[in-house]
Order: sequence, then structure tokens, then C-alpha cells
Amino acid sequence: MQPRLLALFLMALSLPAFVQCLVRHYNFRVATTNTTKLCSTKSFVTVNGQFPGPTLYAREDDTVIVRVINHAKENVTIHWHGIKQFRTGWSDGPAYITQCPIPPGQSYVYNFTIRGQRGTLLWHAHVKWLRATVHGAIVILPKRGIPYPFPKPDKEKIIILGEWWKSDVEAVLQESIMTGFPPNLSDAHTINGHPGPIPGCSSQGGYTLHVETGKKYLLRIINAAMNDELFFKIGGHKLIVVEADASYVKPFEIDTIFLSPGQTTNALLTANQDFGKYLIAVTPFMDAPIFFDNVTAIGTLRYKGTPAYPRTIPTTIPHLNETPLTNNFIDSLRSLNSNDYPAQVPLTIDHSLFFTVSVGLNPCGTCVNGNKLVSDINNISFVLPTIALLQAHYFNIKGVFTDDFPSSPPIVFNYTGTQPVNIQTNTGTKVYRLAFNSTVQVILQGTAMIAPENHPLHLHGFNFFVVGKGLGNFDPEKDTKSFNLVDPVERNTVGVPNAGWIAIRFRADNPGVWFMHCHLEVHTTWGLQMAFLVDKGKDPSQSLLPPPYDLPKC
Ligand SMILES: *[C@@H]1O[C@H](CO)[C@@H](O)[C@H](O)[C@H]1NC(C)=O
Ligand SMILES: *[C@@H]1O[C@H](CO)[C@@H](O)[C@H](O)[C@H]1NC(C)=O
Ligand SMILES: *[C@@H]1O[C@H](CO)[C@@H](O)[C@H](O)[C@H]1NC(C)=O
Ligand SMILES: *[C@@H]1O[C@H](CO)[C@@H](O)[C@H](O)[C@H]1NC(C)=O
Ligand SMILES: *[C@@H]1O[C@H](CO)[C@@H](O)[C@H](O)[C@H]1NC(C)=O
Ligand SMILES: *[C@@H]1O[C@H](CO)[C@@H](O)[C@H](O)[C@H]1NC(C)=O
Ligand SMILES: *[C@@H]1O[C@H](CO)[C@@H](O)[C@H](O)[C@H]1NC(C)=O
Ligand SMILES: *[C@@H]1O[C@H](CO)[C@@H](O)[C@H](O)[C@H]1NC(C)=O
Ligand SMILES: [Cu+2]
Repeated sequence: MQPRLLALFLMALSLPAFVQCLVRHYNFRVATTNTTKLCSTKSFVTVNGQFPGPTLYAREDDTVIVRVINHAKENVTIHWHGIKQFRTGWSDGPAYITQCPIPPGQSYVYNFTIRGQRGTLLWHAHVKWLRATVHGAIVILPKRGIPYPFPKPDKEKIIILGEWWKSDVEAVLQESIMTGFPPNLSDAHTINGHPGPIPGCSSQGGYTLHVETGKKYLLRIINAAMNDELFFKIGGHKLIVVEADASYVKPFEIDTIFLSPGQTTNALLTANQDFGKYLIAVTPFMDAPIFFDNVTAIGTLRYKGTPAYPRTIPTTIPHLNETPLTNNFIDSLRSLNSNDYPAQVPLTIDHSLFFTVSVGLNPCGTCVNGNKLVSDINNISFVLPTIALLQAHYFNIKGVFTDDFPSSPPIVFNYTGTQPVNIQTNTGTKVYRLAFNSTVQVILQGTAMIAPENHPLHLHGFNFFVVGKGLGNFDPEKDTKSFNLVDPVERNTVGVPNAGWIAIRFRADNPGVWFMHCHLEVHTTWGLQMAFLVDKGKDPSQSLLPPPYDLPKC
């Protein structure tokens, strides 16, 4: 080979190193869309006119630039759920926590780099209840040339589970705020926007998953519902779970997936059954006997080459209160913890926190019964400020928040026993302050107040390890002994079991203000929220980047 050609050849070989990290540009046009589908005629807000919205594709280490242009009448923000946003808190998205919302007619550029994560996440609006229709998938592929740590699938399919109200979702929220009562339950669950049968609504085609015999599919499953934890099941087929919340897990086989709102999972499906149609069921889980939201979304898996009008092969539909089925799934999740993907569980703890999560009742003069349902962490129902917390922190604006969020509840009681006589809460805008790179353990303790329920808690800015889980009251002597500090699952959203507790650990290596809240939107609305303020480190590379010039003002 001639020297010049050889040089070119060598350059071509090394080229992938140069093009490995890309900058990916997206335009998100937020606007009001009219629909006569989905059993109602209404206008609702979407991104680029799509429901669910567009998929954001990136590889690990890519920078993502999304220009969000607000053509709707409502204030908008977008949250990149599960993306760690290292030093880029300005791009995290929760309204009045990291940014003021984008007003109608304006735009804002989200700019972040994806590091140390690969798998499926979701993006969604993070203001009021807009995320009901403003959401979509985030697909993070491994770096170029790095394979999946599981058999390569032939095809990938995104499956987004949602909830649909026939009426306007903001009206449902407003009605609940006015009355003090729980908001109306949704009218349907959806699979990629298809509801399947809805009572009192002429049947519309459900979602169809087309498969070919012998092929292997990677299903990227996302629970984008507002208030419902969901079971997902495909008749006649097993699924092999390989990832949760964009972290690899030790593969395990199961027939029913269980996801809380905000949780995502990747599972392999092999099309190894006879030709035909198989039922896909998406149905809610509620182990507290308060509501009976039992509308199942039905879809079908269909083999290519199946003759016309085959019989659909059924599946047993999980019961509303089938707690053991949820535990089958949750207790199988373990970090992959391989050489390439080690589980870096903090083994020593700088901040040991104990947070109760509850529902309460506060006086409300204008409400129907003179009181309203509220929700709290350590007896504080969080009040959203009118200036974003991150802005107040960065520019040192006084009077927006205080940093005295308590590390334990004010009153010690039998959390999962009889409820205390006084079920009122305090209100406040408080953060818990953490030194840069300190390690944190939080015991999230459910209580029996008013409505003991499973609360899926979501933390922004970090992944955490779920080191322990149990029923009843957490016992520091006994329960810490059974913690898994070797290969606990790493994720961003975890269910605090009904009348039980969960233990999480993380390293506060991301400076900024990071929201933690229940991902049941109804409880977030009622105040089940707080924020961590993580100080900057000594090195300039350990501080928040300056705010972008187009950061919305309020
Ligand atoms: C949607 O419907 C409303 C009320 O019927 C109408 O005013 C509006 O122009 C429609 N918008 C679009 C984008 O069609
Ligand atoms: C994104 O952020 C990086 C790092 O701060 C900066 O260099 C770049 O100019 C930004 N890009 C856009 C389009 O704002
Ligand atoms: C909520 O449900 C009640 C009872 O079905 C109904 O009267 C009311 O109009 C609903 N509210 C909204 C905003 O859809
Ligand atoms: C859903 O629950 C309601 C109220 O408990 C019950 O009347 C109805 O039969 C249930 N529907 C299904 C499909 O299970
Ligand atoms: C707390 O209440 C539960 C349920 O009533 C009871 O079983 C348990 O023994 C109580 N625990 C303590 C420490 O009193
Ligand atoms: C919560 O705070 C309220 C108001 O200060 C108080 O009355 C109540 O006893 C507290 N409850 C608990 C469980 O700490
Ligand atoms: C955080 O602390 C750990 C353990 O001491 C250390 O290994 C790591 O380098 C620190 N990270 C930073 C960014 O300082
Ligand atoms: C939109 O946000 C601005 C700034 O926070 C606020 O003043 C305004 O009331 C909001 N508008 C609506 C309709 O919520
Ligand atoms: Cu909750």
C-alpha cells in the first residue's frame, strides 16, 4: 500500500474515535392539538402534534440540545426523567425548582450531556398536570462499538403506557383543588396512545405489536401514567428483564412486568410461539382499598403470516390488589454489577435520613367539606415557590426557601399502626443541604395516615441504590443487617410499599438543587415533595455551570 493511502486507511480506522460523541439537535414544538379520537373531542397539549411525543435518541456521552418552543396557552417545562444532568441543573426542568416555566410564545434550549447511563428513560412536562399528554421516550444506546451485555435483539420496540381522561386534564386538576377531594380517575389506560376497550365507548383498535417467528425483540417499556402503577403482560410469552431506569440488571425471566409512574424497563421477547394473536394487558395495581380503577388496556401481539381473523390467545389479567405479583418483579431486580458495570454502592454514610411519607387533611375554607387532602414528607407539605429554587440558590435571593428540612419526623409514632389523632400537616418550602460528594442514606417510611398506599418516590439529579425494603416500621437494629450492599438495583424511582419502608443510598456528587417527590401526580399536587441542595465542591469542575442566557424569568 502507498504511504498516502496507508495514512488515509489508518485515518479511516481511527475515525470512529472522532465521531463517537455527537451533538444531537431536536426541536420540540409544544402546541394545542384537537382530537376526536380516544373517545372524546377535546384539545390537548402535545409535542410536534404527536401523542405520545417524539422519541429522543442518543448514545452514551452524546450532548443533546432540545429547543422547546411554546405555542400553547399554558406555561411549559420539559423534564428529562432519569438523566443525571451533571452540572446542568438548569436543564432538569421541574417548574419552580430548577427553572421558571417557558411562557406562551417563548422558547428555551435544554442542553445536557448523557454520562454513565444507557437504556430507556422518558421525558415529560413538569408543570401542573401537562405531562398527561406531553411525554415521550428517551433511548440511550451504548457508546459506538460497545455491545449490549445481553444477546443482541433483531428489533427494538418502544411501549409507552399512559392514562387518558375524556375531559380536559387541567380541569380535572382544578376541580380537585377547588373541592379538596381526590381528582377523578382516568377513563382509560393506553399503550402507545391506543386505549383498547373503554366502557361506554365504541371499540377502537388497540395497539398491535407485530412480530416475526424466531426473532428476538427488545421492548423498551415506559410507565408514563399520571397516578397508576401498572402491570404489563403478554399472553403466552415470557420476558427477560435486562435493564431498569437505564441501568443494566442481572437478566431474569418473568411473565408480568410491574412499573410505577416514572419507571422504565427493557425486556427481551422471543417470538417462539405458534402463529396467532396474543393478548397484551395493561392494568393498574392498587393494594389500598380506596379506589377501584380497573380499566384494562388491551393490545395484541400478532405474528407475521397469521391467517385472517385468528382467535386471540388470552392471558390471565392481574388483579387490582395482587401484591405478590409486584414483589415477584421488584425482588428479582439486581444490578448487573459486572467488571464493566460495577455497582458503586456507598458503604459509609455521611447523612442518615429518615423520611415519613403520608397523606393528611388540612383546613380549607373554600373546599366542600371545609378541608382538603394534602400529602407530606416528615409532616411538611411542600409549597412551590414563585421563583425557582435553583435561581434563588445561584443568585443568593433570600426569602425563597429555608435549608432546615428535618432529617427525621417531628413526632415518633407507630407509623404503620393506628393513625395519630391529629392528621394535619405543616406547610413550607424547605430543602435539605448536602456537602458535595457526601453519601446519603434515606429510609422512606410509609405511614397508615388516611390512605396507606404505595408511593413511587422519584429523585432528580442522581440514581440511587435500593439497599433494603420491608413491611411495618423500619427497625435500625434488625433491618440494616439484611441490607444488600453488593448488587442492589440502581434506579431513579422506587415504590415505598404500602405500610412499609424502603432504604436508598446515593452519593451527592452533582451540585445543584434536586427535587424528590412522589411520582403519583395527585400526591405531588398535594405536597409530597422536597428538594436536596448540593453545594459545590472545591474544584471549579465541581460546580454548577452558569445559567443559559435564555433561561425563562419569573
Ligand atoms: C381546536 O378547536 C378549537 C375549538 O373548537 C378551535 O378554536 C381551534 O382553532 C382548533 N385548533 C386547531 C389546531 O384545529
Ligand atoms: C451547550 O452547553 C455547552 C457547555 O456549557 C456549551 O459549550 C454549548 O455552547 C451549549 N450549546 C448550546 C446550543 O447552547
Ligand atoms: C368528575 O367526575 C364527576 C362524576 O362523574 C363528573 O360529574 C365531573 O364532571 C368530572 N369532572 C371533570 C373535570 O371531568
Ligand atoms: C371494576 O370495578 C367496579 C367497581 O368495583 C366493578 O363494578 C366492575 O365490575 C369492575 N370491572 C371489571 C372489568 O373488573
Ligand atoms: C404498630 O401497629 C401495628 C398494627 O396495629 C401493630 O401490629 C404493631 O405491633 C405496632 N407496633 C408497635 C411497636 O407498637
Ligand atoms: C404535624 O404538624 C401539625 C401542625 O403543626 C401537628 O399538629 C401534628 O401533630 C404533626 N403531626 C405529626 C404526625 O407530626
Ligand atoms: C467522591 O468521593 C469518593 C470516595 O471518597 C472518591 O473516590 C471520588 O473521587 C470523589 N469524587 C469527586 C468528584 O470528588
Ligand atoms: C406562567 O408562569 C408565570 C411565571 O411564573 C406566572 O406568573 C403565570 O401566572 C403563569 N401562568 C399560568 C397560566 O399559570
Ligand atoms: Cu404518593
